[in-house]
Amino acid sequence: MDTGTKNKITVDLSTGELLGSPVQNTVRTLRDLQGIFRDETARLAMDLDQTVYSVQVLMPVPEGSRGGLFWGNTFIQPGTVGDEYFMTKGHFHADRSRSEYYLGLAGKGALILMDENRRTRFEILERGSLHYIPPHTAHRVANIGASVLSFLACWPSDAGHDYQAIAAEGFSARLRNVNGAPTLVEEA
Ligand code: PAN
Ligand code: ZN
Repeated sequence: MDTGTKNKITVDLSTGELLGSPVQNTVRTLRDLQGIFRDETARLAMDLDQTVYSVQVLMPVPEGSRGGLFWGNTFIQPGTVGDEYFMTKGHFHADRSRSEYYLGLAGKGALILMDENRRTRFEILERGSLHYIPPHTAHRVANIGASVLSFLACWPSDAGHDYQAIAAEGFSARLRNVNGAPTLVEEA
C-alpha cells in the first residue's frame, strides 16, 4: 500500500535543508571562486578550502527539458573577502527569457540584480522575503549577516546557467562593506 511517505521530500524550514530525496549537492570553496571577488590578494591569503556556499538542487526532469521546474536550496556562509561579502558566482539564465523565484529562510542577505543594460540594484533577502527575478536579469546573492544565509529557489528546467557573461564582465557594481553598511559601489 502506498502510504504517501515514499519519496517524501521535506524542507527543514528553520535551516533550509532539503531532506528525503536524491538531491545534487554542489559546494563552492574560496578556491573555486577565482576572479569573483575584487581583492584577489585577500582571497589568496585565506584558507582556499573554506566553503563559501553550497547548493542542493532537486531535478525531477533532465536539465534542459521544457515545462519542468527545478528547486534549489542555497546556503552561504558568513564572511568577507577584503570588503566584499561572501557571495554566489552569479549568472544570467542561458535562456534569457527565463525567470525565477527566491524565498529567504534564514540569515540576512542581499539579492543583487543586473539587467541587460548593466543597471545593478539589490533587494534585502531575509526570512520570509519573496523575490521575483525577472527575465533578462543576472542574479547573485551576498551574505551581509553574521550567520548562515539560506534561501530557496525555483526556476524552469530549460533556463540553463550562463556563468560566462559574468566571468567575463562581472556585474557593473559590487556590494561592499563601506563603514559597516552594505553599499553598491559602481565599478570604475
Ligand atoms: C540558484 C543559484 C545558486 C548558486 O539556485 O544557482 O544560488 O548561485 P550560482 O549558480 O550563481 O553559483 C539559481 O539562481 N538557479 O537558477
Ligand atoms: Zn538562476
